[in-house]
Order: sequence, then C-alpha cells, then structure tokens
Amino acid sequence: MRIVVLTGAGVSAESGVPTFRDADGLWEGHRVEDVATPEAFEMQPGVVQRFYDERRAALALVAPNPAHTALARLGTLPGVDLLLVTQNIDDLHERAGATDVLHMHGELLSALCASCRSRCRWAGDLADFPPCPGCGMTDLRPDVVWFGEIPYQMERIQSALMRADVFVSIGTSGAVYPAAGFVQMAAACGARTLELNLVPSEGTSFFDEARHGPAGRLVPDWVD
Ligand code: BJW
Repeated sequence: MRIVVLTGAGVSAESGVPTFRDADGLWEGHRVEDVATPEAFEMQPGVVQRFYDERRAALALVAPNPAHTALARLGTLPGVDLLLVTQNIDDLHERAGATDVLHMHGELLSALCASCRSRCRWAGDLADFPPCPGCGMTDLRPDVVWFGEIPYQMERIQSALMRADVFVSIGTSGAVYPAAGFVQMAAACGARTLELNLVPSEGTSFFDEARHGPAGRLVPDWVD
C-alpha cells in the first residue's frame, strides 16, 4: 500500500516545540507571514538568524513523542511503501528512527548558500561568517523555505501523491500552500484521505475522514 503522510507543527507540539498559529505560537507576536520571508531576512538578518539560533538551541532540549515513533514504525511495516513529507524543520522524525524524511520547508540543522544554492550542515555560530564549502562565498543563510520561495522536492511529492492509495495529514493548519493543496491532489487521483489534527484544519472538509485530538494519541491509534 502506497501511503503519503504530511506532517506539520502539531506533530511536534507534544514534544514541546511551539506551533506557528496557535495562541502560544512562534515569532513572539509577529505573524509568521510577515517575518518568514526573504525580505525580512534582508532587512533584519541578525534578528532572523537569532530566531533560528534560539530554535536550534531549543531543539537540543526536546525529544520525539509517540506520534513520531509511530510514524517511524509505519515505515517498517511489511507491504507499506511510505513517503513521509514534513513541513517541519526539526529533526524529530529522524530521531524517532524514520528514514528518508522529505523536509519540504528545509531543515534547522542545515545551511543554504544564497550564492550557489548548495546546502551544508549548519556549522555552529554563523555570526563568524564561515565561507560556503561549495563556492567559498560568505553567503550562508538558514536552509528554510520562506514565503515566496519554492518548497523542496515538489516533483517527487506530486508524483507520490498521484500514485498514493492513502494520504494522511497530521498536525497542520492547512493555511500554507502548496502543502494545503495536497489533499485535493491526492483525492483527485483516487487516494483515500485522512486528517489527524487537534482541531478541524482549514481544509478539513476536503478529507474523507477526520479525527480530532492530540497527535500523540491519534497517530499510534491509526498506525497500530
Ligand atoms: C496539533 C497539536 C497536537 C497543535 N496534535 N495537532 C494566496 C492563496 C494561496 C497561496 C498563496 C497566496 N498568497 C501566497 C501564497 C503562497 C504561500 C502561502 O501559502 N501563503 C499563505 C499565507 C496563503 N506559500 C508560499 O509562498 C510557499 N511557496 C510557494 O507557494 O511557492 C510557489 C510554488 C509552489 C510549488 C511549486 C511551484 C511554485 C512557501 C511556504 C513557506 C512556508 N514557510 C514556513 C516557515 C518555514 C521556516 C520556519 O519553520 O521558520 O513554514 S511558514 C510556517 O507555516 C512553516 C510551516 O511549515 C508552515 C505550516 O504551518 P503548520 O505546520 O501547519 O503549523 P500551524 O501552526 O499553522 O498549525 C499547527 C496545527 O497543529 C494546528 O491546526 C493545531 O491545531 C495543530 N496542533 N497541537 C495535533 N498536539
């Protein structure tokens, strides 16, 4: 069975990673749509770098929760061909044991060279302006996909959605495209669709079935 799972910030919420659009969300009172942009980085690079430095430091203090563990287990079940797509930039799926995680919005522990677009492992404090290992320019930035930028590996995702038997969306508000449109694409190509989220998402009516509650309970219940 071909399964595509899409995860969002809600899957990491019970690990202690704040979501974006809940009351206690990220960006300290700023709308993420106003600050997660290349323009914001251009205007205030220090503020944005510091924000990601803080999230990187916080990541070291959290651990995967039962939702991450259940998804890692799903990938090992006989007869399951899983593509795990996450909008999250944390590494909690990998730390739970998942392999081949597709981070469509980038990774906190990776750096992107704005000059040559090569990606490398984040090397500590970028305030020291280390050069890009690929081209030697000192143009490294967080390897995250901001508004107006194209998410990673869209062709691979689209082709998996078109062949999927099942599409499951977990812990995402459905507020951000193209991820918010995956359910309609998968459904149009014949997949059965399921939402697992704390509350109904913006796209909840597009799913064949929706279960609402904490991912740490819903995901193991669905997988096992
Ligand atoms: C729980 C829970 C628990 C809590 N258990 N659940 C007008 C119309 C349509 C589209 C556009 C438009 N204007 C512009 C656009 C496009 C734009 C967009 O979508 N804008 C919207 C604001 C409308 N999108 C883009 O620009 C994207 N690029 C693009 O479209 O390129 C064009 C293109 C695409 C494809 C092919 C070719 C060309 C890029 C989007 C980049 C998003 N980047 C961010 C920041 C990343 C770096 C970082 O982390 O800092 O990604 S924004 C932020 O939102 C982050 C997230 O990945 C993303 C989604 O958020 P998510 O994960 O859904 O979190 P929340 O907080 O919103 O929701 C959490 C949910 O969990 C809630 O529902 C809770 O209830 C739930 N929850 N606890 C289960 N315990």
